[in-house]
Amino acid sequence: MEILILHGPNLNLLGQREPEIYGRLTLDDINRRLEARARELGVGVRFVQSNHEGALIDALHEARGWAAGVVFNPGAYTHTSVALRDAIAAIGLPVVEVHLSNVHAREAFRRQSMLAPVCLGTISGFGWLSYRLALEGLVRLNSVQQEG
Ligand code: CA2
Repeated sequence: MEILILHGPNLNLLGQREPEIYGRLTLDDINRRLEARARELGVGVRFVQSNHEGALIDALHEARGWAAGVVFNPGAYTHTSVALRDAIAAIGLPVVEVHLSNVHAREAFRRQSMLAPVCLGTISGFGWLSYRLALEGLVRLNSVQQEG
């Protein structure tokens, strides 16, 4: 089983600014922790980060060929992107929308997600653990489905 961990715009800046909102870990720190957790769970993970909507759409399309699911932090595209919503709906893979911050405790525009209705679920507000919880959820769901 392999999972795509997909990071959207500006997340390459993690650890450098706004640590009070997004924490002190860099994107590499988060990826290393997820890699370690994935090894414990016996699954593979691949990482993609892009600041470009089209590249994120391409990564979702390509995941159809190899991934069992996607952990996706779409960044600010969460609140705006019909194109990403259509891509998630089109690929037919379970996608978990994740956010480091609690988007419901911030500006009003962050409370609306264009993507949540086509995702399996959403995890928001647990810092880097949002990603880990999503990974664990996808793995657990997969093993429950295999048990029947
Ligand atoms: O809380 C999250 O994970 C967000 O997806 C982060 C997005 C924001 O637009 C969403 O509403 C919630 C922003 C990512 C920006 O990342 C930065 C990292 C370091 C410094 C500045 C921005």
